[in-house]
Amino acid sequence: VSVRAEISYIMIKPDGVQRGLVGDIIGRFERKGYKLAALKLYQTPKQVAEEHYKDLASKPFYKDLVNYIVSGPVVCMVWEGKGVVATARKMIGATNPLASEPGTIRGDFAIEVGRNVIHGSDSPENGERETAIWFPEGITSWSQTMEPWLKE
Ligand code: DGI
Repeated sequence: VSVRAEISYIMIKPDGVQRGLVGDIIGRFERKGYKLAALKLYQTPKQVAEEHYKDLASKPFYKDLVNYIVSGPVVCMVWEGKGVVATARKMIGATNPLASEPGTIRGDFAIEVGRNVIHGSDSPENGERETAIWFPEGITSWSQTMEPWLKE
């Protein structure tokens, strides 16, 4: 049986779209070698943002967080490959951009936790859960011709 590779739900938040960071961010994941499995520009309905962040519902910043996510279009993506969840978190950097290392997406592009440009799943289980929330239509399975140059 073939088991699908690990997936991470990655989302460029409304500030990243408005600031023209989409191409740079997608390019980082492409150049790393991960495989794009789904992609769309999307105006998020409030109930989708609430479902995505439901574990944070009791936090004082929850309402502002949901309002931020629905404040403009986001770019929804699923990236696939070995270790993609943990590696994407490293590429994204710490939640608070003041603590994110230079070279990470938040370290390079953000200052405040409430405008931190990008989301990445924090576990493979959440990668699956979040993909189901944002891509109920399903994701795309395809074979990458450069795979022999990425995997031994
Ligand atoms: O997985 P992360 O996005 O790095 O972080 P998380 O799952 O702990 O929190 C989700 C988002 O909630 C985060 O990207 C920004 C926001 N957030 C987290 N902690 C705070 C916060 N927003 C504010 N204003 N204050 C916080 O302490």
